[in-house]
Amino acid sequence: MAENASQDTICALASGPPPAALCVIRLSGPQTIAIAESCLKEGCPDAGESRLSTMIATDGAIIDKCVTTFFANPKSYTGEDVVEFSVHGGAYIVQRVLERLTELGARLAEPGEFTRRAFESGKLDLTQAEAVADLIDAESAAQHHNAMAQLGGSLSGIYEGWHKKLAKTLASMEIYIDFPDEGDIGDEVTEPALEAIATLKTEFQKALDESDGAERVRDGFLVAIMGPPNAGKSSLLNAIAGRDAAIVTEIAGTTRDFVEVRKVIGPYLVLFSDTAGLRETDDIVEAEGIRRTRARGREADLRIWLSPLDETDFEGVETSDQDILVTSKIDLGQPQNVSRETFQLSVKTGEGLKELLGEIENRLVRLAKPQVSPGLTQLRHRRAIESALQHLNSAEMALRNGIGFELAAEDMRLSARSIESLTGHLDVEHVLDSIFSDFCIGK
Ligand SMILES: Nc1nc2c(ncn2[C@@H]2O[C@H](COP(=O)(O)OP(=O)(O)OP(=O)(O)O)[C@@H](O)[C@H]2O)c(=O)[nH]1
Ligand SMILES: [Mg+2]
Repeated sequence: MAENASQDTICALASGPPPAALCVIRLSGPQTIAIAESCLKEGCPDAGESRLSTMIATDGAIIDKCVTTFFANPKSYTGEDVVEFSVHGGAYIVQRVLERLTELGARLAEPGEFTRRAFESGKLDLTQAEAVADLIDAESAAQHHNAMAQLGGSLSGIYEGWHKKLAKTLASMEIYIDFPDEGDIGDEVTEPALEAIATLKTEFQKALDESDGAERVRDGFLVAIMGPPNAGKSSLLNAIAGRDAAIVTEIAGTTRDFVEVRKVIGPYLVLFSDTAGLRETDDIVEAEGIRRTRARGREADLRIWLSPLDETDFEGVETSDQDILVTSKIDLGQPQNVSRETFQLSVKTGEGLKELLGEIENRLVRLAKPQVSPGLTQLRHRRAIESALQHLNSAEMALRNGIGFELAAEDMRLSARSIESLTGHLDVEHVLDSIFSDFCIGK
């Protein structure tokens, strides 16, 4: 990031790339109005207005007829003066408009720079900035739902609530550190502090316990299709994908490296992995494929085990309750040796495919653990809360063992800092000041 970056006026293509019916180019920063006045024949529109405009080159030639909207600071995405040009979405026009804006003093924006400016001007906190990226990446209804909630401040609200509680408890402790003359620190200080710590610990732990579902919804569930060679795994993947993503042949051991397909199932994004058939082999390449398959199976959220018509194939594999067992190729005859309940599938006739997809969705609903409260969508959040929890444990121990009030306060401060890192509001002293001002210490 350039020094004094926010003094610069930046521009970039904000929509998808050309060719398209329209492309949107965004301009933000202190020179926005001056630049718009210089390149638009009709001048910059009034604040909050859109206008049909003519963009002209230095020599007066028309670059494009576009619709220009002016968002005056602070009522804009970045909090700065912003102009958005909706131009005809041709590659040449987009390139000429960006050239024209840079000729007039703007520079091309760095990745994420508009959202970074929105964060720096206090329009969004870090969790909301992350939500903007998630919203853009969302492919499924559940991803969209979580990102929308996060952009609306669902996580910010929780984190700020926790932070307030931490800061308040810390403030009540610091009074005794700053004013030791008040007498010995007694139960009337440690008891409420321990109570507050216990409540926070429960809330942090609950959020951590439920974090996995929201993270999986955001990143996509990993579902591995596994089983012996020739079971029809690649055929199933292709049927799910609706295209020939993986090679299918009658030769056992066709799939070596796994093939991945992204697919939305119900409200969820799923990454399906077709894997190498599991069997004993002397072939080095196949053996490596099988090693990778087993590793993939371990990291998958859900495994679909396929076995053609003979359920004894399931005997050699470690299946769990999470797994879905499928008897494949049922068009060839009645399954033999069936002792466990399996899904009946024929990719050839399509029988059972809808039911299998329905069952996968049911399992994902359970794994996603949809809750009223929003879940933690990212590893960064989990790590910060783990660290905050660890510091609370230390603070609790210090208070209980009477090791030192100062030590406990320091742990509380570190815990608060971990939570602050989530929203990006790192000014601890400021928060403490405001809370302290509510305290009656002039007694
Ligand atoms: N009759 C019938 N044949 C099927 C069905 N599904 C797959 N096959 C055939 O079974 C053979 C193996 O299918 P694949 O999808 O390549 O099996 P795979 O499990 O991926 O096999 P490997 O990659 O070797 O482990 C192919 O000839 C398929 O056409 C089915 O539902 N019914
Ligand atoms: Mg295969």
